[in-house]
Amino acid sequence: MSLDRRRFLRLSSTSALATAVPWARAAHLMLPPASPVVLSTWDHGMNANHKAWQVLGSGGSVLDAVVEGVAVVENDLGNRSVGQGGRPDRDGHVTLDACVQDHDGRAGSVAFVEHFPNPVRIARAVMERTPHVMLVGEGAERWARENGFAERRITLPGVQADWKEWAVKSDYKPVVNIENHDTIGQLAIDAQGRLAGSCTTSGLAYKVHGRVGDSPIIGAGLFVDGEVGAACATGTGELVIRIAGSHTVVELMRQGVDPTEACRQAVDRIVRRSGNIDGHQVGFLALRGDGAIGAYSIYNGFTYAVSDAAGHRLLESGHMREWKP
Ligand code: SD4
Repeated sequence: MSLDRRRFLRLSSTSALATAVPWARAAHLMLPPASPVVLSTWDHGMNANHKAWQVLGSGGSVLDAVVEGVAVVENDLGNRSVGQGGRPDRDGHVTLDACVQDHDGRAGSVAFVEHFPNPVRIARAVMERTPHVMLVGEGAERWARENGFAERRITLPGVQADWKEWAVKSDYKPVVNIENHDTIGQLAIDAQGRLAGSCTTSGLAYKVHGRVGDSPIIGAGLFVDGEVGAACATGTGELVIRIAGSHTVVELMRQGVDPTEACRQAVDRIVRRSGNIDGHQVGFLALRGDGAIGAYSIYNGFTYAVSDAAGHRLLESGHMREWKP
């Protein structure tokens, strides 16, 4: 059967079903995009997208793309919110969280790990080499060492100096859009319609030792469902975890809500249900199975990088509130 005929048959069965049952507008009945689409949080998403695009262009899988894409940001020791250059917890430890999920819903995650440059690669290995989804702390570190990941112990004098200055008052409060680069979440779809996502962070600066945010939690910081689409989150992780944020966005898309509106509704749920959230930023990105994208945040200033057939560009999401520092 010719490709055109197959495409036609798929389209006709899609519309017939969608008329009969509204929820059948789900993306598993949609056509894949004509070219890949890659979406990442914040300004540093541009570097991650360039890398992911290059990986896809040289025959890598969509999973390779999202892992190696965000690894670029993990490797940037000048980045204060991702990787070992991140700000420490209140005890002076830089602890890292990361996860991946693929088109078929397989997932891997590590949380509360120190001394490894690329937690996202360890998360991928957990997915591919163990029957588990999530490893944390000392056990995750031991497993990583046993599985060939090299430890790297570094101390960045500037970061330590900031931490010592902070420790004088120990005043803990979140900062909206800190340096315009925060956790990196990356979502991608290839031209065959296969989805994957990744998320990696050093978490909130000066957090309690042992605190884990949304980023390594499947359904909170990241969720990928090959039948529908993918979503990721950035910002105050506690707010995202409480509403299973990324899962919420994907489930809204499953019901036929478009990607931007799905992100807006998830933000709205946080704002309505969280009490006083002054100064707490949360942003969501969404990528549907046909390549349509969406983004939304509580406050202005949430930037995200998009790469597709039209090129690479940085955009700012819609938002609910104005941040006036
Ligand atoms: C967390 N969402 O650990 C992450 C990090 C972040 O502002 O985005 N911090 O809660």
